[in-house]
Amino acid sequence: MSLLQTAQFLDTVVRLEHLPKDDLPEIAFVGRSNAGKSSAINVLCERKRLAFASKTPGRTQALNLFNLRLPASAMEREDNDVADNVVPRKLVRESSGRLSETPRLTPVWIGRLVDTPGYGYAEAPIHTKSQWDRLAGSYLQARKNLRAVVLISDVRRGLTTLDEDLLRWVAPHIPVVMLLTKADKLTHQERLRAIKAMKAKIKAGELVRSEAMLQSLLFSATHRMGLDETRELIKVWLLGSAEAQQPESA
Ligand SMILES: Nc1nc2c(ncn2[C@@H]2O[C@H](COP(=O)(O)OP(=O)(O)OP(=O)(O)O)[C@@H](O)[C@H]2O)c(=O)[nH]1
Ligand SMILES: [Mg+2]
Repeated sequence: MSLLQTAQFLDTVVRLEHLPKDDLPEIAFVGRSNAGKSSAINVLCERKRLAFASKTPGRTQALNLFNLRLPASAMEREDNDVADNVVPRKLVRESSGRLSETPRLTPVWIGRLVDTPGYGYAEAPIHTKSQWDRLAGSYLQARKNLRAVVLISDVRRGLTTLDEDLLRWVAPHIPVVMLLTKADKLTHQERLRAIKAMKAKIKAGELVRSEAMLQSLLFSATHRMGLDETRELIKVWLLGSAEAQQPESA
C-alpha cells in the first residue's frame, strides 16, 4: 500500500477555526472551479469517491480534509500480524503508576490532503468570490500547517489570470506544483507544446515564483497521467517533515 492509498476522510470544514489544531503538514489542492481538483485527489489515492467530483462546477464548497498514515512498507515490522500502518504496541506508565499497553491499532498520521472549493465559476452567485476569499483564500494565507500546494489547471486553458492571482496568495516559501490536467483531451503534440510553454513561462520568471518553488506536470485523472511524479512530490513534501513525528519504536 502506498502513502496516498492510506487516505481517510477526516472532516469537512466551513470555518477556519474548525480546522484541526495539530501540526500535521497539509497539502492543498486548489484551482478553478471544475478544473479537476477532486478527481485528482481520487485518482492519486486510488479511490473512486473519496473527494466528491462532479460535472457541476462549484461542487466542492468547503475544505475537505483527508488524513494520510504511514504505509506498511515504512514500518520496521512488515509481518502480516501488524496491520498496515500502525504503531507497534509498547508499555507505557499511566499517571496512576499502572503499566498498560498502547492500543495496537493507533494510526501514525503523517499528513493531510485538503480539497478546496474552486474559484472563477462565472455563473456562481456574487457572494461566492468573497466566500472563496474567506475560506480557501484565508486558509492559503493563514494556515501554518500548509506545506505545499497542488494547483490544478485545465491544460487547454493554460494558466489563467485567476491562477496567477492564486500564486500570489500563496506565501513564497510554499512550494507549488501545477498539474496541467485533462491532458487526455489534447493530442500528443499539443500536450508537448502546452508543457513546453508552461515551463518556458516559469523559467522566464513571469509567474513571480522561482523555478525551484513552482514546477509543472502534465496530468490526467481519467487517463492516469502524471500520477507517479505527483505522488513522489507529495511523499517528499510530507516525509521530509514527518521524520521528526514518527513514534519511537517499541
Ligand atoms: N477528461 C477528463 N475529465 C476530467 C479530468 N479530471 C476531471 N475531469 C472531469 O471534470 C469535471 C470536474 O471535476 P472535479 O474533480 O469535480 O473538479 P473540481 O475542480 O473538484 O470542481 P469544483 O469542486 O466544482 O471546484 C468532472 O466531470 C470530471 O469527471 C481529466 O483528467 N480528464
Ligand atoms: Mg471539487
